[in-house]
Amino acid sequence: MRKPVVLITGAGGEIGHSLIEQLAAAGRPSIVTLDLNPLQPAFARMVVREFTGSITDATLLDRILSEFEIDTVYHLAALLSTRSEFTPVTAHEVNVEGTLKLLEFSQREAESHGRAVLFLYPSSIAAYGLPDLATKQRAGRVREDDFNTPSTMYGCNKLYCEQLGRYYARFYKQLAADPQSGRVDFRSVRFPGLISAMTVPSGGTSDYAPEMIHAAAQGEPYACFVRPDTRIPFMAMPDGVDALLKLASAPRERLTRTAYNLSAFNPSAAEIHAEVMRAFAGADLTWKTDRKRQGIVDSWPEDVEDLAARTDWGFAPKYNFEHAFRDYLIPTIQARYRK
Ligand code: AKB
Repeated sequence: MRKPVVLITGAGGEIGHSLIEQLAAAGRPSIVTLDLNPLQPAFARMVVREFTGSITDATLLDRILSEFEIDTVYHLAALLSTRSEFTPVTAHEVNVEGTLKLLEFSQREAESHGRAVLFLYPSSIAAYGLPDLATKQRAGRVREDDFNTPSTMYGCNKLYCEQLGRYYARFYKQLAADPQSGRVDFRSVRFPGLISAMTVPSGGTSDYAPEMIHAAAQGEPYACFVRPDTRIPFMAMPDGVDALLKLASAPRERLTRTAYNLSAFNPSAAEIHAEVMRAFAGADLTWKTDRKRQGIVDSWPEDVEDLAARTDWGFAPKYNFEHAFRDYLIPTIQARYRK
């Protein structure tokens, strides 16, 4: 007999770690992970089985399918926006072809055990592309269907995969004698920049915020690569993971969309800098704008409209800007580096 499990891809990344912890703490069903690298021992202990390899490896996916009955997929594996600009073809392979393989894998899995497979997909504010700063400032809180013209490979990948997921959920093989859509219950959130106290992200363009905090906490110098007036939405990691879990448990009939904006706080880089300096007086934080990465951040909205997420499934982040820094980020990071 195959065992019912939750599959997490990209489990060794920063969302993956928090998700494993929260699922394990809630006594949720057994977790199986797939990542390019072995999990850290503390996380490996919380899962029933760890597969090391690529989401693009069809043989490996078949092996997982043959051993486990997957009820839910959290598909977190991706190359982020900065890294994707250096290797756009690899980004497409991982972000798009990998996602397509996972969707098809979930479809087959659902057909085999006769229940829909829940498929949670983190998309991103990178799915937006505002043409210039004046438009960004005028636009304010951007709605899901506006400005869907991303300028990065990663943003294009995310936007397209949201559409692929919607296709599997609603239209899969619509001309077949026995259409099979709805077997993949695809649900997606557009995350803002996520800030975790436990991990420093790599390869993203919103990384300046977490990098500033972690560098200051370790007493290392840091030159912020965007202008002080740069503003995009951010969210504390615990709220990001809560959102994924809450969306996963929402009744399907309540959902009016397959991709939802999420918003928590949207400080300027200068405001983040001030908050970090307040906590780590004397920190060596300076400014050195990288014109090209600045261009990417300037194309992302300064805020997003998340009314649909709040109305349909009760999204309600716990942390605003001050609360996130003073009650979560700073104390947890201080404790972490003190060890
Ligand atoms: C990135 O910077 O690429 C990500 C994102 C905003 O999706 N953090």
